[in-house]
Amino acid sequence: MRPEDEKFMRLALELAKRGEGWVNSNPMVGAVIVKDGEVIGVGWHRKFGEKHAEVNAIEDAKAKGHDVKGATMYVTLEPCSHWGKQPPCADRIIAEGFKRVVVAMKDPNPLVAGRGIEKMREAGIKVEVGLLEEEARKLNEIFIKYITAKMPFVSIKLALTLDGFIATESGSSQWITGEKARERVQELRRRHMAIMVGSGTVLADNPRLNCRLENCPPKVKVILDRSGKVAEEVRKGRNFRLFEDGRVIFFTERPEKFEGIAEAYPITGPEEMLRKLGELGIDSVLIEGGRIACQFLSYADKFYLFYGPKLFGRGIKPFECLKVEDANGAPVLRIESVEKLGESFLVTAYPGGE
Ligand code: AOF
Ligand code: ZN
Repeated sequence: MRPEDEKFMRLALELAKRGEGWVNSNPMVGAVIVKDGEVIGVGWHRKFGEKHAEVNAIEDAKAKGHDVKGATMYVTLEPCSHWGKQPPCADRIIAEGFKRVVVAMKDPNPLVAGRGIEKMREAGIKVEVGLLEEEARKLNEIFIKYITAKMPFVSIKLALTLDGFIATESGSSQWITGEKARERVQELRRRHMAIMVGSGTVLADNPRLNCRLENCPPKVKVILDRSGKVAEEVRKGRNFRLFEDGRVIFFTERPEKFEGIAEAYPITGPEEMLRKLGELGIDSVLIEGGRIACQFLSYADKFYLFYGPKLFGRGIKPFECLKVEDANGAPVLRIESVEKLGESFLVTAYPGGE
């Protein structure tokens, strides 16, 4: 590696992020082409099914009149070696005569898994792997989970009072956190392909469950509605805002009740439902319903806990299903960051700390 390599890889990581929300269930990928110390082309994977980052960068360089022969490419993910919706990037890089390729991480997709790197090396390209790997893995934590486990990446998002309640005893929960925290939730919605809540939330708040940021695609909305109450209300003529855009999926004991209303599947255990979502092509689920969070606790890959500056004293707690007796036997989270957001703060954590 050379001293300037890191700067170009950081640029590639920044570019990759531009695909957030649009590329799922593919990875976010960025590519930078450098010749004689100068950036001559940049690209990123813009949308699922469309051109890969490397090809976009090559086309960008050519459109600006540059010759990529003999150049170096910095790419956040190993160039692919297989035919998917797009042709193999490794072959294109070889054909274009690149001299050196710097890769942040190997592609965990079993169809690639090192073959892209191998192919390029066999063709005589100098390939270096592992620069800013940690950042690259973090950027694509959703993709890594989904491509290897075929199960969606599960994030639990909660809005809590400082004393740990998600609602008062009578069920009132608007608003525990402030404006800045709610904006941050919109960013979380952009990252995840699906948003999941229980029917209680739908009936009480009539949420849109969409992403209101500029540059945000429609979300898949997943509703757990055991007895099919939402379907009954729809038949009575009530309008729900969640039907305004995106795909809507219900899990219910009576899927037939939803005929002509939305897609519906039998409500089962959390693992089976997540597997079903995986089969439906959904790579990530943001669980926003506090009351359904506990049943997905052991499947959570990440926690986003927003704390607002309020105290309830009594009320509904999110993880009561746990029933921990011995403090030493409690699940432990690994806190990644604590951010202040106006009067609220956000704790981001992963399961399984020390
Ligand atoms: C790359 N560059 O920008 C991306 C890659 O169906 P396809 O052809 O789009 O292939 C999707 C797979 O290719 C995906 O699962 C991942 O392994 C890789 N994605 N590879 O070289 C890119 N997005
Ligand atoms: Zn590719």
